[in-house]
Amino acid sequence: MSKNIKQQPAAENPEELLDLKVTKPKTWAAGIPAVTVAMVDILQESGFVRGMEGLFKMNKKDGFDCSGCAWPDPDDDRSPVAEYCENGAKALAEEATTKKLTAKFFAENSVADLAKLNDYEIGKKGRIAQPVYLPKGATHYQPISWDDAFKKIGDKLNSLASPDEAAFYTSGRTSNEASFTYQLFIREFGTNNMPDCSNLCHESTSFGLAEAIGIGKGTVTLNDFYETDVIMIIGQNPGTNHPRMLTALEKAKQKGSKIIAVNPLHEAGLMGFKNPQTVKGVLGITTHLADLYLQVKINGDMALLKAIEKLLYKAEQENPGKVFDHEFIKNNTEGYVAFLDHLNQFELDHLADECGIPLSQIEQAADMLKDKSRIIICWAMGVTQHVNGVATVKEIVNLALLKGAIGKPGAGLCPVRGHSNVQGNRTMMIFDKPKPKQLDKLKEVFGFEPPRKHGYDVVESIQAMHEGKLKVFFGMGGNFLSATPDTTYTADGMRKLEMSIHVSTKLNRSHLVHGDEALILPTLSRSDKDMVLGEAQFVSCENSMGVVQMSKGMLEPISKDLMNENQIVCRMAKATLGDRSVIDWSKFEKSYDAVRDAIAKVIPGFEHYNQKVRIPGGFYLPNGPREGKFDSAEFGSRVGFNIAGLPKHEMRQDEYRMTTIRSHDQFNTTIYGLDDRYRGIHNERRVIFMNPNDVAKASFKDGELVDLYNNFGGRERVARLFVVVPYNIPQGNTATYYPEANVLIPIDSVAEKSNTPTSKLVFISIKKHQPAKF
Ligand SMILES: Nc1nc2c(c(=O)[nH]1)N[C@H]1C(S)=C(S)[C@@H](COP(=O)(O)OP(=O)(O)OC[C@H]3O[C@@H](n4cnc5c(=O)[nH]c(N)nc54)[C@H](O)[C@@H]3O)O[C@H]1N2
Ligand SMILES: Nc1nc2c(c(=O)[nH]1)N[C@H]1C(S)=C(S)[C@@H](COP(=O)(O)OP(=O)(O)OC[C@H]3O[C@@H](n4cnc5c(=O)[nH]c(N)nc54)[C@H](O)[C@@H]3O)O[C@H]1N2
Ligand code: SF4
Ligand SMILES: [Mo]
Repeated sequence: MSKNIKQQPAAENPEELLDLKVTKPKTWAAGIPAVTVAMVDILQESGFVRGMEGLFKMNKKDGFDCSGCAWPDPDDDRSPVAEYCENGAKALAEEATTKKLTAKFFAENSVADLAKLNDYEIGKKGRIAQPVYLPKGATHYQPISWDDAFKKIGDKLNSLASPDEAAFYTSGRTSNEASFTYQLFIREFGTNNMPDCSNLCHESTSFGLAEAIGIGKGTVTLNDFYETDVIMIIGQNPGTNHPRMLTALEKAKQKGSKIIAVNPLHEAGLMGFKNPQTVKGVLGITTHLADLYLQVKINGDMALLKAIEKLLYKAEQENPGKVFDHEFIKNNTEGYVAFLDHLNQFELDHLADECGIPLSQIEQAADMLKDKSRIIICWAMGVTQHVNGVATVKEIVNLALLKGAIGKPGAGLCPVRGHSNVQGNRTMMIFDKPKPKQLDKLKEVFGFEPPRKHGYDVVESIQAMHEGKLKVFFGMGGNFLSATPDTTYTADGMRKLEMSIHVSTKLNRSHLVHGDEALILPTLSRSDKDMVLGEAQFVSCENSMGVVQMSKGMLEPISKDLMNENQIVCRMAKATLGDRSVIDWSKFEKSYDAVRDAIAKVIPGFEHYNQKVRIPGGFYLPNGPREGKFDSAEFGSRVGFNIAGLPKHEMRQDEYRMTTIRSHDQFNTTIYGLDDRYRGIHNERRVIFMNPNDVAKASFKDGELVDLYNNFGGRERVARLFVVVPYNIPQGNTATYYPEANVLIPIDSVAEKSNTPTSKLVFISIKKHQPAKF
């Protein structure tokens, strides 16, 4: 395989190849290799004592919440040894690293030189150890004091013609406490420009569920997994992205549940599991997971769901009253008859064709569901990041309604969230479209008039940067440039800013493609000890199932010059608003308890927050639909069946569908390593998975170097230097890794209503690689 081929290193998108090795994809996940990989990572980054100290406290009820993902901890008694997974350990290794970036590092490395590194190399440099500033026209970041940094931010924000010229991004690791003060500051400053990573992630879920059932969250708890008959997992790869979900799936299987997986790829973690925390797993005995694997075409899910519903309807007609839950439908829903009429319009053969699954397999799925009502449907990005993401979420609700599979034990909707506190951010009102009721409450409690006009979401922020409407970008965590679509376009937008500011733990590409001036403010991570007024403090987070829990970091921070996110917000508020503010920022700066008392007054479900959060294991937030109480936009306490057609895929003859996925060795834009062990990919990320017949038809070879093109909206986007890997994926479908392929995702290809970029479906053409003409 070609070694180290370099194209042109553009700051936002370096194109270089490493040295790919391909092995056979795995049919099971976790097991001993997972444990060894986790240990190696921890030891390399943080050393034995620090690493073990961290692992011992992670996910324990008195420890810190794993920053890896939003999968919940078990409610029951925890083993005295902390529970974590390989990727949780990698997340910890990333934070606990002893390597640090000080003034010397920034003096020795120019921004342009750093941008030539790949994302893996950039991330491995270490934790940012002090605030740094890039003056206009400068080539290197230089040290700056916290006071001066806040003064620069305050002066800049106050110089704007309108508060709407600034946008404040949030990535999903920020605690409830810091999220609350952050949105409070932003709204007192005067804008709702609060793009967040949810906009790129589960927005279609939040939007679809809020409209349908009255709450933009899932309805199940972990215990439901142990009382269910069938679990459907659609467009989610838990073996990599929510590894401890496999423990829940294993337990569900032991209790007799069946699993149906819906995915264009045969993901190891959906097929089998060797639990490294059991004797069986250590001995290498695999628990088989999916009983039925439906290899759907990319975005064929809507057609599949309709086909299943149609088959269930047929079964219901043959056996009236035995398949659908008429009692539930009568008491809780609207539009049942119209929905059946709608289903009648579709031919089964056509639906099977559209989803690319043989009818016999869809019949098997319907058979598995037909006599059951304790059904859980899980989904993630394979569903949400499509033009019709909201409609597919609502189709999932339709299926649950027909079966009465919602609001009772062992049944319900389970969108599996990404970032460890992304759900909590939203609960804390990080939202560009706040509800008037929420704003009224802010006004009542704090006495200022919050802005009412909706703000920019992520895609709108990028467009506003281009149009010169945004002058300041503030990122609370995250890596906006690499996480967003249309990388070149977004980079151009970010370069038009007057000031870009990032609160970060690690260096990333968004620090290297910047506005006229730029600041990096280093902050504590989840595992760091958070000392305020001489005492170690805790924060709190909400997991995917609506449990709010405390998280207390315990590792010694790598530098004395880090500030927690809440303090950064309060100091920025004081520097910007000064005497204009009606809020006692100094009080919030010094005390999370004071912040929690304020949250208790504003956000429903947080009454007595300070007491409840101190209960080991935390507390559940109220969730009406979980108890069978709905509050839909259109029908009040009833849920409407949603009627939506099939997505249309208009593509040229030479085009393929392309989805973008995460490898096993990354957390979003943080690249832990260069392997994707379960899929058999080693030491390379610029690969394109193609069906072997497509490879032959295009006269490519295994390992061919190709360039990928997208022409949406008449603008050509190119991602050069990808290696063809023949793979088990439906014909006409391809997959690449995010963020390398984000250059190809058109900024204006977004999901209806949720405005989420369609990262799971882009039409591309593939040509043999040509060196670029620069
Ligand atoms: N280790 C690790 N953990 C993570 C993350 C990480 O990067 N690394 N990221 C976190 C975040 S923010 C999130 S949102 C979650 C993401 O978790 P996931 O949603 O599991 O992540 P993805 O890799 O984006 O893709 C999910 C799956 O969708 C499939 N898929 C692609 N297109 C389609 C389609 O059209 N239909 C169907 N049915 N399936 C499709 C892919 O093959 C893949 O298996 O994970 C969180 N946890
Ligand atoms: N093509 C494509 N694009 C996608 C996706 C996809 O599936 N395909 N998925 C989308 C999804 S689901 C998401 S959620 C977004 C993710 O988008 P983001 O949330 O913007 O990206 P991350 O890579 O999670 O952010 C990593 C950075 O966060 C900082 N960081 C880490 N921990 C902390 C902390 O505790 N505090 C602070 N202040 N900073 C911290 C570090 O500096 C690190 O470099 O990407 C989206 N983009
Ligand atoms: S499943 Fe997610 S939250 Fe749990 S240990 Fe693994 S990465 Fe951390
Ligand atoms: Mo996400």
